[in-house]
Amino acid sequence: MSDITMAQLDAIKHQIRQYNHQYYVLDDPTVPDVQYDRLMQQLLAIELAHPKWVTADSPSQRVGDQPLDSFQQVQHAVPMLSLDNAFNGDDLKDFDRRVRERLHKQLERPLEQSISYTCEPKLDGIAVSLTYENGVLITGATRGDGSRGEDITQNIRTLGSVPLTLLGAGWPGTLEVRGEVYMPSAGFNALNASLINQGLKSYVNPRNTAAGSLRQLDSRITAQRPLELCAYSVGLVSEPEALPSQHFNVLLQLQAWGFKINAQMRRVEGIEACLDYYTYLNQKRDSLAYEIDGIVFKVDELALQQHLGFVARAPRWAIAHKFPAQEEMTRVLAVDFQVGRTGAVTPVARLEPVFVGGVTVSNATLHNMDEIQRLDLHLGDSVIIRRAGDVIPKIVRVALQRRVANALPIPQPLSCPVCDGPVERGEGEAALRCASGLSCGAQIIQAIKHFVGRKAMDIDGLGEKQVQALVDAGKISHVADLYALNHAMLEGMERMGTKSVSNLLAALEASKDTSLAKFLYSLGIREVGEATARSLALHYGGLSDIASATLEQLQLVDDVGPIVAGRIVHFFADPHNLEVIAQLQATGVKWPEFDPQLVQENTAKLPLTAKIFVVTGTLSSLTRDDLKAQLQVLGAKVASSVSKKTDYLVAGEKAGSKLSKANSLGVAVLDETQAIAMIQSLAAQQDPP
Ligand code: 5U1
Repeated sequence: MSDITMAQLDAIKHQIRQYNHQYYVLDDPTVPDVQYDRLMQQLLAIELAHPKWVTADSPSQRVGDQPLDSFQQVQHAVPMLSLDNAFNGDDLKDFDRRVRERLHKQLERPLEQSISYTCEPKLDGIAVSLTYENGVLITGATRGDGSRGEDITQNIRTLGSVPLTLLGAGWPGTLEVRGEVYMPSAGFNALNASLINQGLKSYVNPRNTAAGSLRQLDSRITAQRPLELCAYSVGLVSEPEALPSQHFNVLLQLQAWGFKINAQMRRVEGIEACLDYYTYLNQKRDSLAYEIDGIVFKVDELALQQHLGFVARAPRWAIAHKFPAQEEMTRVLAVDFQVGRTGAVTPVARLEPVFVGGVTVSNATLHNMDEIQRLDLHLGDSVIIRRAGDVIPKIVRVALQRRVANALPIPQPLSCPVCDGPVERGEGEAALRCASGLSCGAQIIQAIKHFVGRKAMDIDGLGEKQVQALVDAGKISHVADLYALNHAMLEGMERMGTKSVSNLLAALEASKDTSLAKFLYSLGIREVGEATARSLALHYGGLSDIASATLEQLQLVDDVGPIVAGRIVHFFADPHNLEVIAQLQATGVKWPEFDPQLVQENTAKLPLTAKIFVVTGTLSSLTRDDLKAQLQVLGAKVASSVSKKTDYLVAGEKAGSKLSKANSLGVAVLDETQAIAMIQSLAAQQDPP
């Protein structure tokens, strides 16, 4: 250690800066984490031995510092402007017309000549300003009121995507870079999952979390938050001639100096192309790895920007075209309790309809009584609804200041809202459950609906209304009764003409030939979804072995943990369930039994054996289930959620959080065409002509 030279120390720092840039800015790490960690440890050891050698721009200085008492104020040398908004295409066209008219008047530029625009996603984060002197980061500040912000230098330094020293060469003596600090969705979800795990309150949305994380007086907390910076403009520049003369090229120059810029950024000609870009990105919005609330369009020529100038606090050369809001306020009109297939009694908020995240929302699940308590929800409350991506709408908080006097709390139901039977809450469970089992009407109907579903016994022609009518008329009381239905019992019922009755009876007959996996799934055992049913079938080959398996034996099956094993044992211990299964088999429901050993030997030879796939989003040439089946035929395992173990994510249109997660974990992503091409080529190798 003692014979280390400053030159060697500089070489280590330089190497770490390169690795950081590749990892945080380019999202393209070139060395394994251990190699990076080793180099960082080396740097820390040298700096420990030579405290005087520690410089502010050392990569070691990103871990945070001693907490501050308060933030200092910073005066912005050039005010940080806000943006005017366009809420529809007409607003955007008006903006373009105003730009062209003004340039026509001032410069006699032809009115009809189109404008070049830079299009950038508007990240949902917080604006910051970073000042570099001779290439070294000196100050980081929030926007504040646009003239004065807060000095958050300590915190900003902890972000891996913020260069502490600029890369390359040729930067101006003073360079102020502006951009958005945001929290990517995967980081936000992971942070919330970990808070929930620790029994702590989770955050409402990535934007507020990013803001809160950046305004921590203790920068060591900021250092632990998955924040990123994306640069989008410059402020004070001591030698403007050091920068290109178009905004788009300025951003490319910032990228060369080490900043992350948005990969979706485009330069287009004319306002129609801006509208096309808006449509393109609005469709892509849910599959991005971060939240955006619109598009910023900027006149690309800096000289034209200069001529256009500002009005009030917004530039005349830029506009934000907003997407539909993902959070809106509405009122809770009532809370109803619904009973599901497994007896779970779930509160559902009935809302004054509100347009949010691109759809009209009038209901939101409240999950359970704990959630009602957590929100402190009362009837008639004004609430903030959030619908981001393809996620189910959620009440994120109550606007307490708007609560009317004497607003009533929401009482926990004392009995089942459908059968009036007792409700109970199992140990360690959040849900209330109706204890009446299949003697509760709701549970019978849901159980039958599940049984006839496409992924279960696949019986066409029985919707919820028909099932309800058959149960109400006393013609069926459990799933096995379906196979005793005949023409006489069905004809004359509402929506049951001669043709539909014949079709239904034919569908019932056809459904009798099934597979063990489908049959198991159709029984509706709690926690046994399609994938688990398939694993059980593959492991055991026959129903009697599953029914007699012990808790310990069941846990040897893929995907089966102690909870699922407990549900299976509990299900087969109930004589009523065994009776229904016996009746089903007596009516002719059957499936081929097989030797699991043989299946395993055969699947071990398949080209996708041991590969884990997840399929998400909307596919255009086939259904997700068909694609899954084709993958499984080639030996692949199809899982329902993305994890480190996933080998491929097949992402169709509007792929949402699974795509973000796959991207953040570095899982290979295939689009529909690539997946089909892969299947076809592997299938062709399987069966040589
Ligand atoms: N992408 C982007 N976001 N954003 C926000 N560009 C951009 N420009 C802004 C703001 C407030 O202001 C300009 C006036 C530089």
